[in-house]
Amino acid sequence: MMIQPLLKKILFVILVFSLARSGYAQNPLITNQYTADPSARVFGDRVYIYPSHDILCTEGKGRIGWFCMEDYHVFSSSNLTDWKDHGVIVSQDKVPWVDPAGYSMWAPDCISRNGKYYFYFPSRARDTVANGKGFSIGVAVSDTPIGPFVPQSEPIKKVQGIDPNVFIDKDGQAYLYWSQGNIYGAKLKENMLELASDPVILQELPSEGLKEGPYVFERNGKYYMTYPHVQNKIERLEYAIGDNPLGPFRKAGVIMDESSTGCWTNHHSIVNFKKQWYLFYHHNDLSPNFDKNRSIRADSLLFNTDGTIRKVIPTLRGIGLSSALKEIQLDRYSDLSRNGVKVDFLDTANRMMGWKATLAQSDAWIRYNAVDFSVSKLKKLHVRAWSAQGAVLEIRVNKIDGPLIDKVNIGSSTDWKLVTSSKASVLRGVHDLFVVLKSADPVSVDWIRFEK
Ligand code: FUB
Repeated sequence: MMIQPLLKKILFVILVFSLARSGYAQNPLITNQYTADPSARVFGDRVYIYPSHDILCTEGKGRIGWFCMEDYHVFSSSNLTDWKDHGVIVSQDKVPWVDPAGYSMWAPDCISRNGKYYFYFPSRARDTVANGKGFSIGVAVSDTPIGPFVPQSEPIKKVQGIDPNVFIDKDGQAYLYWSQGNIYGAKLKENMLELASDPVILQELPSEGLKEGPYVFERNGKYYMTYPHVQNKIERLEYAIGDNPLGPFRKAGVIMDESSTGCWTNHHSIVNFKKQWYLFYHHNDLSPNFDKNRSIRADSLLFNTDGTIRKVIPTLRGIGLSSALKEIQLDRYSDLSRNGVKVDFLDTANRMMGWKATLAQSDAWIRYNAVDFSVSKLKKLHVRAWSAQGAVLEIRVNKIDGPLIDKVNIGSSTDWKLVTSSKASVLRGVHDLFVVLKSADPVSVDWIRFEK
């Protein structure tokens, strides 16, 4: 008699744990433009991302083959799945001190203080600027997280470098960090626009290999200085821990290994949203052959009991629940059968159209975690698919041989088509989906979606 409540409790704990672990949105987060260097911030009940906006340099516009950025957008989400683009907030031709031929609006950051939002950004300065040639860091101020941001007419004095990051400690003291070969830190004045102390080089970080992109946060009284570092050939994300915002720090390990696709840079931020930590970072998903056109991603981040960070393995599934009512992109899978599944771009001439997954042998499967079926009586299943010879797909929940929620015949065709079944049967809740090929000939799937 006592077993049933206990079983319910265990099932509930398993559900909560798996939700906390499984992230929600799909990677990359933004697919209609290139985005990099994501600085994520929680303001109110939304997450805001302030990334760099990569474009392609062309003749007369920036340095061909190099980073090229002329403005910044901000994106926000309340559920980590649906990201809203709030448009351009700062552009190089609107900032008095920025060289308008620079195309160097590199990694920014944003922070809120006393009801104002301070957006920090680096760029190449005009020759006339007091800080001298090269990169300076400026601030633009707004009353809301999405702007309008008004840029200061001069960059911050005594700061030369890139990758600004701002941290406000519990006692209200704000700090600015940036990189220029080394990683620097200094106190900021209450006005958030001027340094309150001379910059210091943060020692004890790796002395060999490029390090940049500092990002500092505090957890349980410990200060985490996190940064991309070239230990081998390309950047990986590392961290050090200290008892004070300006150190000394003790090197503590690797947060994320080098990109398996060879993207030379990585750049990140770490936030806690609704009691879960997340790592925002970038790869070059939409531009596999040119790693200066990058795309932002996010995955869940976990701590060990001693406060060290567990290495984050990049996923395609990303974070956030996927609504069963929206297109579920199986190519952003959580897991695959060892053989018989391939993921390709839908159209290599327009990679922003996304990807397709091809199941090519009987019993090949794709797992896609954390689909939200909180809307009841979803009977229709739409599958955008293409099979030259025709195919049969089974959709199951929670295990490869878990409850069958539909079996769909994909008739043979010479192009993509939408196949609809009206006999789907699925219990309310959050489920991991398994899509299994039950015939011999290949089928490509763009997405699946449920409806009432
Ligand atoms: O986006 C340009 C530069 O690439 C950033 O400033 C660095 O952190 C690296 O991501």
